[in-house]
Amino acid sequence: MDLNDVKMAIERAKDIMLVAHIQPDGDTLGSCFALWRILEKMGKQARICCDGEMPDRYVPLFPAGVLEDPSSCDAAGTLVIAVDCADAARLGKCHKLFKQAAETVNIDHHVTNEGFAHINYIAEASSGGEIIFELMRVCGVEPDADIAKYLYIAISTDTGNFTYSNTGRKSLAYVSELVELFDLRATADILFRRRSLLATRLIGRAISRLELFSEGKIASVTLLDSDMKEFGATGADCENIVDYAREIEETQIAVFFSELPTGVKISFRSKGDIDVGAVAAAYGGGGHMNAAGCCTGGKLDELKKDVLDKLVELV
Ligand SMILES: [Mn+2]
Repeated sequence: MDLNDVKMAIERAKDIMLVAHIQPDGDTLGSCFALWRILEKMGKQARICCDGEMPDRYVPLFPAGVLEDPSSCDAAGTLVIAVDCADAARLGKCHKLFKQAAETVNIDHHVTNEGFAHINYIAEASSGGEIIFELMRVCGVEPDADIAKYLYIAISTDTGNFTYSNTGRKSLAYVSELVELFDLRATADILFRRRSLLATRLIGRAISRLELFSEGKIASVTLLDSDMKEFGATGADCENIVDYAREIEETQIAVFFSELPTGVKISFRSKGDIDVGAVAAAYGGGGHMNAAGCCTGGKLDELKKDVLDKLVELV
């Protein structure tokens, strides 16, 4: 399967529905919105569907009312395209659209993707956005300001603002081709240089609970149920707090515990070849070698001891 197969599926489709994954991130949103505009330029009407609301910080970057809830969508007779969905479970309630569809396409950059659609295009790439850029080229569409901004959002967020190891020649080259079409500074400001007051207060509280183990090679930060209630916060307000522990020079493994109504959420980060993905998997979670997470039942204190016993073995 190559991008020409995807292009041909688009050309023969009448109506198209794009699916972003559950707990949508910058890559799935940026990729879907870019593809939505690319399709429009090809004379195709598309809708975007997602099981989950757009996170607050992305709201100023995308037009309102375009992202639709699957309950209000019917995909009978349409072409449904999943973007950045590593497996069928990531479709969430949009899975029903896949069942209704006349034809399905799966565009993704997670190499573990097993191919749950009729046409699967799984490529090694930094982001879904990188693939959508290439699809845009294959379809002969010229980027405009919106497409450029959306692709930048996708590529920049999935590469950690061009700092992760997946940052490469392609991600930088593609963005360099887009950079004059949109306001990078204003977009980057929203994505990377601002946070809510609430999130700032939570970072402060979490860092005040910093604990070190194994001569500082393991750093843990924690938010208690009482912290969450005091600030009126939810799990969504705690994004990336684990990074404050990871960024400590001596840290080899960072772990963030948060007590949520759904259970204790644990986020892991590691440096080098330390595999925290396996630890997260032991608690029913998942992720990658250097970044993983899980959500599990049990009492925080007991869980913490159990997790740290496992982590101490790794450093
Ligand atoms: Mn992605």
